[in-house]
Amino acid sequence: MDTTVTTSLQDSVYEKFQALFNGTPLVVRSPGRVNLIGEHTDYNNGLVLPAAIDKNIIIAVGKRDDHTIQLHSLDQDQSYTTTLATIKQSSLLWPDYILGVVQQLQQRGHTLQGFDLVFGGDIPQGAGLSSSAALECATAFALNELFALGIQRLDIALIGQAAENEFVGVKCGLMDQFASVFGQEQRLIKLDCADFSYEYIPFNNPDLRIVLFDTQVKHSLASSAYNERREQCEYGVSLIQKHHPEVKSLRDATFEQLNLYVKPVDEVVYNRCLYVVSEIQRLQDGCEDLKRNDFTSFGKRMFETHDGLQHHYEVSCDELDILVDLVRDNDAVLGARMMGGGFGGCTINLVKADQVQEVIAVVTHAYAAKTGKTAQVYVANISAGTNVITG
Ligand code: GAF
Repeated sequence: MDTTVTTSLQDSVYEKFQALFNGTPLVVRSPGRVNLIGEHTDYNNGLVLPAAIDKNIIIAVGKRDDHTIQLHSLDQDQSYTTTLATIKQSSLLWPDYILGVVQQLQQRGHTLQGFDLVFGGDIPQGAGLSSSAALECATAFALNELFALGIQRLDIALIGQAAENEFVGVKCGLMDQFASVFGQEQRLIKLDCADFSYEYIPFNNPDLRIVLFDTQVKHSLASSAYNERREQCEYGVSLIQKHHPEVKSLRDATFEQLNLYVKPVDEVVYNRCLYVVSEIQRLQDGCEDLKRNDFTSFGKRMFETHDGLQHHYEVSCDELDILVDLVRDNDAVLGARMMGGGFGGCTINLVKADQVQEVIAVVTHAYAAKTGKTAQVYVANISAGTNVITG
């Protein structure tokens, strides 16, 4: 038994597979993620500091003798059938995360057979905890095992990202898929997205908890604005490149270059780039804080990240700003900020362990009073990455 997965979820997925299909399935889990600092830096060749959490997608999958693909979502109670040769986007959306992976595997020359697949999860959807990346990675990992494709973990993550970029249409970076696949218990992953080198940073202070407040909103412009931010960053780089061809991404850019070559041309693009270059530096400084166990300093940087995302990158929203403002003067909260792509989802909060319940009570009460909405709360534990549960 895998202790990071609730038995009931695992059992439900398994039992549904047995009810719908024949045989004993391979069962795989892949987790959601948090990100401590380093937001919107991954697609700028920057650094990120995510960790896998104890919320998962579980997949049960079995081979077929033909080329049919039969999928079932436990949470949506929906089924979808296609074949290896006729994969296309579905109006249901959830099949795309699986089919995008199948397409990527085929494009990379892997030979597949048909398969039956049931999945379910306890990663809240639309909360910015990467349920889609977890589904992509669980699919890639499971099919790799099922058909003995010999794919390494980094390529599992890259296949998940490519599925999201090319099939789902969100031009995300690699952070979410990498965290899902490479997570380890009680460790953050410092990932350098320029070359995919990484190191684990212990994160096991018993006096602190990671608390997520879920706004319960997901504003509709999230994916279009995400792709637009990416284009703005690329435009900023192109302005610098006219003078410094060696600058390949914002990772290479300096504040001086932004001032000289971007600011006079486009103030908005300058603000986007300023945030990214500052955030990459902030992450490096934050990792130094962690090495010294200086969580107070680290927490202050989290607030600074939020300010940059709110005012310069402009991917926050009223609900996220309210949740962060509610804890700014609370001594039990060392740091807080919006997390993930933005326009809804969760804030991540570093909270003193012995005051978690008080903080939750105060914040949820005040959030309801200000917005009329009920925030969901998750206390996240840092967990292991993708693995086989049974089979
Ligand atoms: C989303 C994306 F999927 C990630 O790649 C990352 O860019 C993140 O937004 C922002 O840091 O989760």
